[in-house]
Amino acid sequence: MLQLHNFIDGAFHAPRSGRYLDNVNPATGAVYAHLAASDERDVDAAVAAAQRAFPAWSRTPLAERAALLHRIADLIESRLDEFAATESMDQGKPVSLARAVDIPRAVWNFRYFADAMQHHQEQATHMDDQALNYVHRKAVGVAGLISPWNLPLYLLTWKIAPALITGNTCVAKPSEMTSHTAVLLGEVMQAAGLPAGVCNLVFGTGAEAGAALVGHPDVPLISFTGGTATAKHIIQDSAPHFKKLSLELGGKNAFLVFADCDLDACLDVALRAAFTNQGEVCLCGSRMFVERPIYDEFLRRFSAAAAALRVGDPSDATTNTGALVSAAHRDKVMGYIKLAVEEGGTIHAGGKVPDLPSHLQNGFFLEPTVVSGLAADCRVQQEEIFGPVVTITPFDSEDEVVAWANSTRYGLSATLWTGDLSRAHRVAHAMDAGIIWVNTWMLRDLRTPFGGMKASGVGREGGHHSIDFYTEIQNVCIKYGS
Ligand code: NAD
Ligand code: 6OD
Repeated sequence: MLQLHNFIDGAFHAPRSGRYLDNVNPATGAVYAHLAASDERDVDAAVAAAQRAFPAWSRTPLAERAALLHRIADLIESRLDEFAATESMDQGKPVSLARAVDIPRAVWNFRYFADAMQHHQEQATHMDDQALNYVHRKAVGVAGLISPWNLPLYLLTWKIAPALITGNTCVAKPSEMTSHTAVLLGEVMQAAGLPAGVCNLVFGTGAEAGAALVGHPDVPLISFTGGTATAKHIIQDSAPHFKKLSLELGGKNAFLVFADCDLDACLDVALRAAFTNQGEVCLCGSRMFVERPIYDEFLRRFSAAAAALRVGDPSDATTNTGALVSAAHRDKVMGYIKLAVEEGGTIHAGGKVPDLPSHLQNGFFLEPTVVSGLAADCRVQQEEIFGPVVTITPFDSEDEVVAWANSTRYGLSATLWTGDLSRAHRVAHAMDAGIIWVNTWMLRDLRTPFGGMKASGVGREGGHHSIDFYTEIQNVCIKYGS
């Protein structure tokens, strides 16, 4: 069986323990590869390699680092079909999505940060002809990068690219459920000629490999994307070392539909916002609030469109919704559907495991599910489900819907649909969320800050903020006046 090994010091290595984890194809439920189950010995070796590589890499001219990132981007792009097919088989997402979104975004992550850093400028201030202050940036050292299973290569490279361009070396640990495209990335880095040890990839569980990285004294920076509950461990384990910490966490995002919006356009986007990637996107609009005059029409048309989505084989180019990442995750999502009914909800579409051909019957599929009739403060409307389940609730006033939108512990994103420009600004500013989309969803400009408020995260990255996060910013004050 295929074995997926760690990429340390420029070469692939079996885990020191000799242990492996099953790597499952979510569409069939079958184990198709074995993944290195790394422990602290592998993490130590990766950190040591990254430390050895750091002095030369951090002094490598920026243009050379940028050229290497561009080469990595070009090589991923040249293997686009293979990357997309692997990501789909490993994660369960439709191959069309991996091909159109995940892998192109990984390519763009490298290109964007390579170029952005070369055009980055600092400010200087003069103090009354007495002194000059200017910013000097230093790479931090070995960056520890931990990523989740939902957008495997997209989110992993969103960390690796800014970490490397700013002169850090890194040890990255992708999710144990979806590490396969990271192995391909290791091959690409070898082929691109990235110096050994600059980027190391260690596979295995969070409790073992992840915790060893977070607690490692020679890793001064941790960028973590994942669940809010896991983040509590990351905070505790990194605190004694005073690490630089960025946390990109869960969401329970509100999607507000006002009666004056372009309803046809809104319905198309709402469907994507609810069910893209089986609803396994932290930014998904999982709580829809619709103004009363258009509520019945929205609910009817949205439910019909959800029911018409093609659920099935992720490798089929016509599939809209693939498999959930694991059996345990599907059980969790189904638990919330059951809870929705117990909490008084009505199911308008989905709610069960679809009938699929025999080769997919052990896969982790679930129909796109639409629920109405729930109170805004019930568990299904407050807790992150992270699956293809959306609630739809009518509202009567702006104040009411703003209060409901902000009523969860999360604050990652919000979306609002309206034709009223003043309302768009007013309601956007009232949202307790890190990113607010108006009349669109998931439109990303990498120059902008990204991240959540409240339990959705701290230490926003993205755009200039990534350059800030991955560097130590020093102020140099030179007195030149008398
Ligand atoms: P998770 O927290 O279970 O795992 C994320 C990563 O952390 C994995 O690599 C895992 O192995 C590792 N990990 C687990 N325990 C660890 C520990 N004690 N120490 C160090 N590392 C540890 O999250 P998940 O289930 O993989 O992903 C789903 C969650 O991620 C959802 O809550 C989703 O909203 C969130 N997410 C957030 C964003 C964002 O940008 N805000 C993006 C994607 C996903
Ligand atoms: O688009 C991004 O940069 C980003 N970090 C998206 C996160 C999506 C969560 O699933």
